[in-house]
Amino acid sequence: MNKNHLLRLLRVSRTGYISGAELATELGVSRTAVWKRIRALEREGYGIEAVPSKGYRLIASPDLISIDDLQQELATRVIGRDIRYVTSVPSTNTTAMAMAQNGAAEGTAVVAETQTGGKGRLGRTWVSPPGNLYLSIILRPPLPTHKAPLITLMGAVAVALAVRKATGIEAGIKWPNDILVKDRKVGGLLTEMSAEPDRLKHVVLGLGLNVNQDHDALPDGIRGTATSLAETRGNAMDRTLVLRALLEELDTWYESFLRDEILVLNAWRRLNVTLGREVAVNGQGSMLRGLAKDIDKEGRLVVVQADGTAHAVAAGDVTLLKRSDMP
Ligand code: BT5
Repeated sequence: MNKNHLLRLLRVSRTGYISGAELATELGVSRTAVWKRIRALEREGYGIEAVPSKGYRLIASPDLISIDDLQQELATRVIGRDIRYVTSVPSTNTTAMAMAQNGAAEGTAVVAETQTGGKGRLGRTWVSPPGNLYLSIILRPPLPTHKAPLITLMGAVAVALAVRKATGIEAGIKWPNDILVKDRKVGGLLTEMSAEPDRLKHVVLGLGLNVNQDHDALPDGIRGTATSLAETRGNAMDRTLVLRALLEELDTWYESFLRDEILVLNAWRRLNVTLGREVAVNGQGSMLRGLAKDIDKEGRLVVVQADGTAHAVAAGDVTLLKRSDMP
């Protein structure tokens, strides 16, 4: 018996009851089998009221992402047509890289409720408590390897716009891979790839987005710099809706990106919170201070130092300086 089918029948009858006999007929199983399945749902956290003369009624759902609800309305061409959903995993990126290696289709998404070994860049950790979104997408862009950084920028554009559309929160992008709300980190992107000498084989675009986390679940060191959508809005959010918005924006922007990279670079310029600010860039063993002037067509950050020399930085960590941080 399909659990999602049973849940759908219970959901439809949310205002009333559905009898065990009706459920058994709809699902093509015995009433005892229905009862057993209802008990199993209760163990997963669903609240189901059973009234002998009336039947069953769904009164509470656990706060989990509903892939079934998501897929009913998902309007994408490539991204998220196939979704691997797991409650807990070491890292959705690691799972997606293995799936890509084994031939999973372009657009396949891996979604987890929590991660036990969430990864940031350069061996750092992405803290992954329940209540947020952890997502990795398999892409197979027909591009040379040096274009890979543009995929991170494309992902950041899609995420910032999805957050704006789904929640009204003015999310911005800090180069290269941070999603910020009022200068605090609400999300991060991690792009991993497998490449031949001159061409990309596959890319995994990973995204962590803080939605409903309990702020105390974050370690001390991060609490002061991180935020969540719920904290910003003052109320919890339906993660299934946010996830749908993310997949739809990613679908749109990936298509635009393959058509013309300039579209992504221009959108990035509109949504970023980096350009025009004094920054300190810690990258590849060097420290650079100056004005963040622009991004170039490879997605590198162009920083102009006080003496007028310009540097194009390919990778690094940016600190947005306040006036008081300036020498
Ligand atoms: C990132 O790295 O920002 C990339 C994060 C990507 C996470 C996603 S989740 C799904 C997929 N699967 C994975 O295993 N990873 C991807 P980086 O720029 O290196 O930033 C990491 C730093 O952000 C940490 O060192 C902390 O300071 C901070 N941080 C960690 N967890 C955070 C959180 N939940 N919210 C805000 N900041 C966090």
